Amino acid sequence: EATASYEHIKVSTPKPGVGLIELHRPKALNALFTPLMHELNTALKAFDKDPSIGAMVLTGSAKAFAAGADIKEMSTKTFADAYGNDFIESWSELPNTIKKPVISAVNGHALGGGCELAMMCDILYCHEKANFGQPEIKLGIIPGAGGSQRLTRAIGKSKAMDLILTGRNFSGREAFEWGLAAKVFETPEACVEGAVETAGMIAGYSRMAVKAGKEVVNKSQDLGIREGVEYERRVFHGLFGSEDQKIGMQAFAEKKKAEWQHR
Ligand code: CO8
Repeated sequence: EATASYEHIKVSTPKPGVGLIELHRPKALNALFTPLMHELNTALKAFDKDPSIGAMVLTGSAKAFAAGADIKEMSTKTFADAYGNDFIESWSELPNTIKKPVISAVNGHALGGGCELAMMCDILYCHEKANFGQPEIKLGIIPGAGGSQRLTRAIGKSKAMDLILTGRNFSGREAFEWGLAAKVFETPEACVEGAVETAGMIAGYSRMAVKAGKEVVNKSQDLGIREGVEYERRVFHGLFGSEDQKIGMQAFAEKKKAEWQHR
């Protein structure tokens, strides 16, 4: 376990079943350079494999979730560097390979790649004064880690186009009102606590049911309604082959607390 050797993140277990990852590169407002992204991927994968963990929270500091990809690291990159070395491919590990739910608790700046990282998480919570934005246009580029796709799905084409083409920022309160954030909080501390509490609640359910729930909701982003509902039904039917389904329904009938298998 590489926990002790992380330099740019902090990893902890604030309550049973919950893995907390805090981005910690305070001098650069958590700008997402390659060494930090490698540590983040390592920590996410370690929690994803750990049978004692049921859900994760990803946060930054009160000042910055992340102020974007590292502009200094990118400034001299050429097309050959970017294309030849698959620049930012490793960013896709969070949405593509992590099976347990990840909640982002966004306080302070969440700009560019920071906003995109927050949107890669399964549930987004934020402080009402969080500062979101896709300012890439001001740097002569566009979002490169899914921002144009995820923001548009979340808040609609017209608003997303307005934000991405102007580079204007938006607040945590707006993120909540537009449906990008599931919950909004009055203080940064309450935001992290709220995310940890929700992660704890999720971690208390059947791991298998939670995994299936995340899988089918994500499918809704790729499939039409008919195929999506068929996909859901196959997975739903499959859960009748799990022990947790028997455990959960028997516990209900006996008015007891379900003791899940947790595997
Ligand atoms: N990259 C590198 N360093 C940064 C970044 C960044 N994105 N953001 C802040 N820093 C550094 C500053 O350079 C400064 O360092 P130093 O003290 O050595 O000068 C330190 O962090 C503190 O920053 P400020 O002094 O600027 O702090 P302020 O409180 O005055 O301002 C802001 C805070 C408004 C957040 C300001 O720092 C800012 O505008 N930052 C840049 C925001 C931005 O444009 N982000 C988008 C980056 S582009 C991007 O993310 C593309 C994503 C593409 C896909 C992913 C590819 C990897």
